Amino acid sequence: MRFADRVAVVTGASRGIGRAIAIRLGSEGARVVVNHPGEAEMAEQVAAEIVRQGGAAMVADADVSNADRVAQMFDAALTRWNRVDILVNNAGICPFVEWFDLTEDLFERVHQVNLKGAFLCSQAASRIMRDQGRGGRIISLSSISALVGGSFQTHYTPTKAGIRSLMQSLAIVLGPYGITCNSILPGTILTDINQAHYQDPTILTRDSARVPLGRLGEPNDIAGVAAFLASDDARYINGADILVDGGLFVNLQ
Ligand code: NAD
Ligand code: RM4
Repeated sequence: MRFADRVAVVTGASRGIGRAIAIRLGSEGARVVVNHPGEAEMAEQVAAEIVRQGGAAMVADADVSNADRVAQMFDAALTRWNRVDILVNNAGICPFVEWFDLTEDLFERVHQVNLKGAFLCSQAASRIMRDQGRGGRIISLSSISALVGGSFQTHYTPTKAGIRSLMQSLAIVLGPYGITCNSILPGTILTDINQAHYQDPTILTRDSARVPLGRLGEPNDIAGVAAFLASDDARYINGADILVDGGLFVNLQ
């Protein structure tokens, strides 16, 4: 029960990696704000699972790219539990698209959700954490895509590099308040975000074989790492990133 007295906000927690992180934090005692963008039914299921495992949860419908909705979400968390200790910036989108077909609108939308969303939530959460005076944890889902390119992800990889950089700068700004800021860089985790891409068994087999551990990841491969970064054991980790890719990145030769 590492998070028995903590309140955690997990963005994009209705599905995939965010869902796994929210349930993991809740199962260890956190009171969890399950954020979602209009996916109430799925978010309620996540909240119910947290409660089933002995935790507490509330759902918060908020598009993270919308400043007003983000402010309302943090107000609701304070109204309910009067504190915020952990923020996990997880919400993200990546519609796979050819470079020559990439539109300005899609480029902007991906930046708004992935990067601006992390900015808005980090600023809102850190103001609360600063005023509480008890420190805090900001953990952001960057990606192996912050380190390497992706041919169908030309709109997305810059946002993941940007999130990693945002955490590095915030580690400096927020360190004096005892608020640590770190990134997780997952490799390829099978979720809805890449489900269409991996419909093709040839691509699935090829990409799985590139991972020294022999498989693509699953959301729970990331959840434990997020819980570690949120825990007291990670108290001196600040401005760092943890690559969680089964060895994919080092498998170049
Ligand atoms: P997913 O599509 O399964 O889940 C994304 C979640 O974000 C969903 O709950 C969705 O509703 C939510 N979301 C989308 N737009 C939102 C918005 N505007 N406001 C609030 N929530 C929103 O994808 P996932 O694989 O679980 O991805 C989670 C994070 O992990 C993303 O930031 C992604 O970039 C990152 N990541 C994923 C992988 C991977 O291979 N799956 C690898 C590296 C990094
Ligand atoms: C990740 C990484 C994965 C991809 C997802 C969509 O950051 O690039 O390989 O499947 O994004």
